[in-house]
Amino acid sequence: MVLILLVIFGISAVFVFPTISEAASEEKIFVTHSGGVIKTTGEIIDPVYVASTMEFDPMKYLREFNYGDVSELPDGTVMREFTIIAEDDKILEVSPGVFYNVWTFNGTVPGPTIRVTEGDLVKINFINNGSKEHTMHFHGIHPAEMDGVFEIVGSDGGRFTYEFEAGPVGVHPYHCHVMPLEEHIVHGLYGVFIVDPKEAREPADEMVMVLNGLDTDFDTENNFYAANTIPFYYQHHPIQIITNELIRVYVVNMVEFDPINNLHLHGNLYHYYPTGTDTVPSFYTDMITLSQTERGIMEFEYTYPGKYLFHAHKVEFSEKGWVGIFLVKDDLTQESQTELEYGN
Ligand SMILES: [Cu+2]
Repeated sequence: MVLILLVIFGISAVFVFPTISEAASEEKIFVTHSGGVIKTTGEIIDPVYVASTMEFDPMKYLREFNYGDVSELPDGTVMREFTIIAEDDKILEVSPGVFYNVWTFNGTVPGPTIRVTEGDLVKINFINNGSKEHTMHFHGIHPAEMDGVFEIVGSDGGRFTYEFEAGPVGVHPYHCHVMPLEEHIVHGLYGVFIVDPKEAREPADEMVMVLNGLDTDFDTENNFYAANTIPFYYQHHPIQIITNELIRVYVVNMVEFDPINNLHLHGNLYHYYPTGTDTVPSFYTDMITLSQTERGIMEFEYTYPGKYLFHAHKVEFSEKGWVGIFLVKDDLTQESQTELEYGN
């Protein structure tokens, strides 16, 4: 009898284990907004972008700064008030056929770029409309109880008001700080917090690039990489700039799982201010390496018109979406070039 049972177990083991290993490489099934069913392994690389499916516009996000509702306190201090709403039920088609559950601040990944001036009183009315607990944790200097770590904000309408003096000058991330932290960050609960110096920086064409990764098959490895969430977006929609104009990029690395990211600019070098805290650049380079939440300010201008790549020099990342093009023109009224492709 025992022998018979052992034989049966042995036979079932042979059939069960291959089934499990096959399941690991099987396509996953996603339900689209319209109720259609799409299968994907999450490894679709550089598909042709379908504009009609967009829910997030990386071109709009690039140059959009939220300065809040401004008022002046009796002592002359400027107060900037923001309302930030967290949700965790949105689906974003990050690439055709790849639908990903994003967790959002004010409906986008990254959340809004919050921009203030050093010394302002920052007031954030935070509302958690998600199904999980969330918080807002700002990098920078503030009292412990405003750190968004221990003051957990409950789901389904929980509220908290963060209030602190803006500082130090620089570019900082903000993100949810509820455990498991990796899960809350990788789903998209982060954004950029810029603290301007009281004496404003030199006028420039300013933009924000959040370097992020997307783990669309939930195996704690990224399937896609991007500047501002949508893989290959700025390759197919080049960022138009003009010659001899100062360009200032606030860059923040929010990639999880991979220890480093980097940023290489073609045909040029940039002045780099780590964390943006100093008025004098630390480097003049065409390559920076960034660990988790490392960030800084890049400044450069182009002398010659044409198209120039910027991308991760970690080639795996650029081939999985973290690549873009600056289309440099003498005059923005020049006709747009079409069919720009990486490698042409
Ligand atoms: Cu969270």
